[in-house]
Amino acid sequence: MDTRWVVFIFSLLSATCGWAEKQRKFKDDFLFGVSTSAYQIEGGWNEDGKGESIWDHHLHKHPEVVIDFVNGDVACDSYHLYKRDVEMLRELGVDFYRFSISWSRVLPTGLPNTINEAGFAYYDNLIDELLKYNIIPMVTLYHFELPQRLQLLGGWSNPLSVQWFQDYAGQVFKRYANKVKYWITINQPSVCMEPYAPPALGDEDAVGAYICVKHILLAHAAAYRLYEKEYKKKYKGQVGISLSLNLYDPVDNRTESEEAAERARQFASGLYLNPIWSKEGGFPSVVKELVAKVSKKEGFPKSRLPEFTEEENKALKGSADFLGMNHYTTFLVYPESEKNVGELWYIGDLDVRITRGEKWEEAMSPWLKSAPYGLYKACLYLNKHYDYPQIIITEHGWSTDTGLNDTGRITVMKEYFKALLLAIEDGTEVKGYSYWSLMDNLEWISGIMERFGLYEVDFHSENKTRTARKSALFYKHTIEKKIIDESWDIDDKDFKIEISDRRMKKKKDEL
Ligand code: PNW
Repeated sequence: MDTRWVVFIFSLLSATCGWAEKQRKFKDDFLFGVSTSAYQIEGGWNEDGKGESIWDHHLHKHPEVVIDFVNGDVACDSYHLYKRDVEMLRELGVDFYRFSISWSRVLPTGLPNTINEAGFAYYDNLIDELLKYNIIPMVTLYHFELPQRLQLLGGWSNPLSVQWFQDYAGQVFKRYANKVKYWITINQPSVCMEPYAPPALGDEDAVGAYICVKHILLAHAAAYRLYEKEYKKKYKGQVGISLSLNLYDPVDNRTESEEAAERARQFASGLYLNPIWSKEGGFPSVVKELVAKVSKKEGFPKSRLPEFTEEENKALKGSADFLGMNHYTTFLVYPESEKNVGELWYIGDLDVRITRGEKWEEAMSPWLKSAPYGLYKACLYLNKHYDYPQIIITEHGWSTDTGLNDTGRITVMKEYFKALLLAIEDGTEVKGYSYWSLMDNLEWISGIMERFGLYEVDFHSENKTRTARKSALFYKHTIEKKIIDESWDIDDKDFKIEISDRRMKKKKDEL
């Protein structure tokens, strides 16, 4: 063959083969899972003695805040259909199931003076059903649902909330420490900043939001320290926290843009990472300086950002056995001030403008676009700045409209898996990945319009019928083979999925 051809073919191959030159694989002990949260799936909002949560209260009082006026009264009815949920996990062949406990289901007033046995019985049954099939339960203690009774006492702005949460965590640990080895204290403490959350979790002048952040982090540390003291030695479980860790990338390569992106990172994630994972602890210095500056302009005698005492700092530092990473998308950051653009409302303190890549694939959710490189870059950023934390991806997902033939979701999953494998190859310590979500559910104020599920839920049917989407089969295949199979496809219009009880086979091998 003409040598020019050889050179041409060789260069073509090396140009396209950054990824393809090598068959990358997830390690055998890599854990695959799916995630849900109590309010979004359970229903049974006032059954068997459950107390009211802030979301029950908020959506009953203000049904208009949800786009299609639905609420979590029934949702996917998992309170009655949990056996079907576990059957779906067996169909998928996942290693673990991440779900949350509804605080007001087990402690109706939020305080441990009343323990709702029937509420606990629901989680007993769910956990036992998972263990029966060798599926690992991963329990989130707080996924946005404070008992309403505690909200009336000031919610997360009351310093006693730290104790309330520790008491609640103590009850749950006591009951399940022998069965549950993976714990997540708080899902996304940045909920304190979310404009969609029920009132008084954050407030309009950015005072309450930071108080909430302080207390919710201390509550996490209090629960971590309790487990460490009472259960760790005996049960060897791991306790972590899940943070929203999207990437904030500069819009161009100007220094001002990089600085703005770094500010955005510090506000969106450093605020939670720094107290736990940095050497110095406490809130990041950039955030402290900026909030102090803006507070002064606003006429506050002191910064709106509270501080931690020495003792609090000590409790927080190192208070996580793993970092739960919720990663969905990437934001591009401009070094310009634009107050209240309505995306991240604390933006006034931050002095940036945020946008997204114009050409990136769009999901059904207006905030969600696909930028797989962002996952890779976010991982490397964590490694560099927080010394290679132990990571479990506790959420990553994609929303579509209704419909079973969700090839768009499959493409996004493939691309993000590739980015994840590259991040692992480059040193990131990732122990597992959990797709959000097992099934369509109540997507907070977006109601049931934005579908994140591997299974479609027919919310109008009596049995909240769950049907596997094509992506469920793709995920099952990935879990089985541990590779990203580009050639995978199926013809079947029904996307039939069968129970394989993959974890049961594993159990037998282990015995
Ligand atoms: C998560 N963002 O929230 C929550 O943990 C889930 O309860 C929720 O259903 C899921 O993501 C999908 O929305 C997020 O703006 C909300 O990047 C917003 C963002 C990320 C996660």
